[in-house]
Amino acid sequence: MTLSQAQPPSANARDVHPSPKLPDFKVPAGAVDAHCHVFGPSDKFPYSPIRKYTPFDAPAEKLFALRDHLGFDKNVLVQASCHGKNNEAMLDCLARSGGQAKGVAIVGPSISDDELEAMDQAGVRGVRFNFLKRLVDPTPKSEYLEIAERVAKMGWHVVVYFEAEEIDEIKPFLESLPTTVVIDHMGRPDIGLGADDPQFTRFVDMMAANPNFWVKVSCPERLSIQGPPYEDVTPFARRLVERFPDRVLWGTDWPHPNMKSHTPDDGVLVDRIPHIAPTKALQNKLLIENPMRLYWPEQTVPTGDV
Ligand code: 0GY
Repeated sequence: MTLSQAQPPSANARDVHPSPKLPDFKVPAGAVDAHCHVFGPSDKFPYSPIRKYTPFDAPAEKLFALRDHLGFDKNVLVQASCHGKNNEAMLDCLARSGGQAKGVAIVGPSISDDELEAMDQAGVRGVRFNFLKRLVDPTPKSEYLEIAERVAKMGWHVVVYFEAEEIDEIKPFLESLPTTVVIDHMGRPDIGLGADDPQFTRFVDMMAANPNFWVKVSCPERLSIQGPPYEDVTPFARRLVERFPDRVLWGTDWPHPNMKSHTPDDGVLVDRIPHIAPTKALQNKLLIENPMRLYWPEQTVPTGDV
């Protein structure tokens, strides 16, 4: 395949929402969307040859338009499995963001210190370890640990993506990581069990026992059984926001790869925020103070309460 040849999306892939609603909830000035992706364009940034799905292209300019439409100020771009260890689309987006985006990369053990340093200069602040079998072939934990030890020295953190049923197996590994650990999508709880079920309580207890663990209260569109506006997911996110107000992040998850049931409207997702973070103080921590502390610490004014 040549670089000029676009790669067609998988048969069951969905394009992004054509016209997300203007949210009723006005996000505070300076808000950060701390979990989103850019895909392609595949004629310029081809997808990984070992990817498990091919999404519709969702390039930087569409992300910036969505950011402005929703009222956000900044983005954190999380490298997705469909681009694998080739972080070029993400790095290109960082470069075009004018300092308004930071990144989380996927890297292998063969990456050189110079390459890591160049990524740091470009705005990368973490690496992502993905444990979902439908998305990636398994990577030995020893390899991930080696990477974590290297990036920890640079002040980077680790973002992990796993599902709730894997928690007992994965917990010792997470607890061995020598840096901040950010857990994607609330550890993907089974919403049908309820937010007070022992399954989710196990997750909350793990967060409580490990002050270096953070969590993204994101992804209701994937976890919900009821569908939009995802009220069934709210108690899970709210339990985390109220218990760990200084260690929660929020993100759209745009452009929502692998969604089969419906095409998420990011305006609807933004309107969940006041339900999961009911006070202005909690909203400011979730959308500004926490992501700024993790991704733009040089711009953060210490508040003394963390
Ligand atoms: C997400 C979730 C998904 C995909 C990826 O790396 C990825 O491909 O993260 C998913 O399919 O659940 O955060 O985008």
